Amino acid sequence: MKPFAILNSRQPYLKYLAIVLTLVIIYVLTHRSNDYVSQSLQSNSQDSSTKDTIKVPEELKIEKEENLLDPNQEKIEDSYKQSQKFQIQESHDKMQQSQFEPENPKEKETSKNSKVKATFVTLARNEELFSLIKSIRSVEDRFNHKFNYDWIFFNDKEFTQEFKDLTSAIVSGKTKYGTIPKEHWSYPEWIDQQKAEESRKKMKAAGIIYGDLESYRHMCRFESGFFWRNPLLEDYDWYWRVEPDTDIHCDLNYDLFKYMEDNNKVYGFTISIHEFDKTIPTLWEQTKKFIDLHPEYIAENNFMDFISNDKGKTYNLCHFWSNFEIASLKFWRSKAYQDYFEFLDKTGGFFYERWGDAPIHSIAASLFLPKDKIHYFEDVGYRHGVYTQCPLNPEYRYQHKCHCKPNDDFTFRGYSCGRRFYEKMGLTKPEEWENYT
Ligand SMILES: Nc1nc2c(ncn2[C@@H]2O[C@H](COP(=O)(O)OP(=O)(O)OP(=O)(O)O)[C@@H](O)[C@H]2O)c(=O)[nH]1
Ligand SMILES: [Mg+2]
Repeated sequence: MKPFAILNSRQPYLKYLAIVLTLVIIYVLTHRSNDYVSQSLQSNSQDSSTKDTIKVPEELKIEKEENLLDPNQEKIEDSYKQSQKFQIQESHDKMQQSQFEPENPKEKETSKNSKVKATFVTLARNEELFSLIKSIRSVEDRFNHKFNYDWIFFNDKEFTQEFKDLTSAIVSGKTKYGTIPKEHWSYPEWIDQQKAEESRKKMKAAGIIYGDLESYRHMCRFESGFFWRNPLLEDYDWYWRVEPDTDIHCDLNYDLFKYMEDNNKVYGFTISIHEFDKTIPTLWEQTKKFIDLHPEYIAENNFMDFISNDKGKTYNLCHFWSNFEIASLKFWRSKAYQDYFEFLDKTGGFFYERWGDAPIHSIAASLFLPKDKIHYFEDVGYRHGVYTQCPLNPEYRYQHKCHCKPNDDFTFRGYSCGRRFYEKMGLTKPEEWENYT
């Protein structure tokens, strides 16, 4: 039979029957599919009300409601699957969080308490603005937007308006800008500048990093002996030093300043490393002379073991990398440290050699403080230049949204002093450390 032959039939009632049947089939089909859509809408809205008790973030709720209005069934099903995924992820996060909480008492201890008298401190040049604001952004995003501590900027020249505007726009606390007074950034009268110049030439010829730079020497002397005397810092007890070209890798959910204060710590760091010996040929000899003059400044239970392998005969070059420091200003203002700085400064070593503030701060902290006042912030996740600290515990990194690669962690690598620090401080190394040496 040819297709549609029935419509050409000579019996007209068959024609009417076919039309009626077609209409009935169309009606049944369209009503069944509507029922299906409305059923799935219903089941979806029921799910959304049960999920509400599990606290779905507002933005997901909106997305879900929009999807409910979408007549496209496939999209509705997709969004439903998606929201289930979020639900599972959320409860998984909560489970992880509760597993983790007891192991991170710092976050509990400090979160509810008030702020301390603390500020960030940055020494920088106008030309470093764009590298610096990345560092500031990182500190703000990971920490300071929750605490709003102030930020003090120092420069040996006037800061530009652009520098002030951009940094102030990013810092969540107050910002203050200081031009370093000349007496904190120039040659003291006892320095033979001719001799200093010759020494720079020799260091340049020997390929010593920054060996030829006059400004670098003023910078190291300023960081050793003057920043903490600046009137802008008078109102503060604590500082956190931040430099251009640095990153904070992990969320910091507690007040690190408050942690230092509440736990009677004085000096905190993230990376320790060996110094280039050619930059400090006589620093240890001079330090030993100072110790002989002032044995009263040497703390009981000090940390000499960290900086010397032979009970003080020689310096092993280990130091805390001072581009990250959270420390007490009272320590630098103490008589012991001030006398140590004056003594070193008189020898001219900042200019005739190329003494860094890092070994000077570290030697002072290791000798004048009981070792339990030195704190290693193993949980920050920090990078400056090519060196990185990355917490090795995967669960910690996950919980604190760290963006570092554990393989980049420097703590237990050859040139670091991390292993020595753990051993001499009597700390247990992280479980994973041997995979990252
Ligand atoms: N205003 C000013 N700041 C300087 C000058 N030289 C260095 N700085 C700052 O002092 C800090 C240390 O200087 P860097 O050039 O980073 O020295 P570095 O060798 O990288 O030191 P590390 O951090 O140990 O690697 C940085 O915050 C610089 O911005 C200078 O001549 N003027
Ligand atoms: Mg630097």
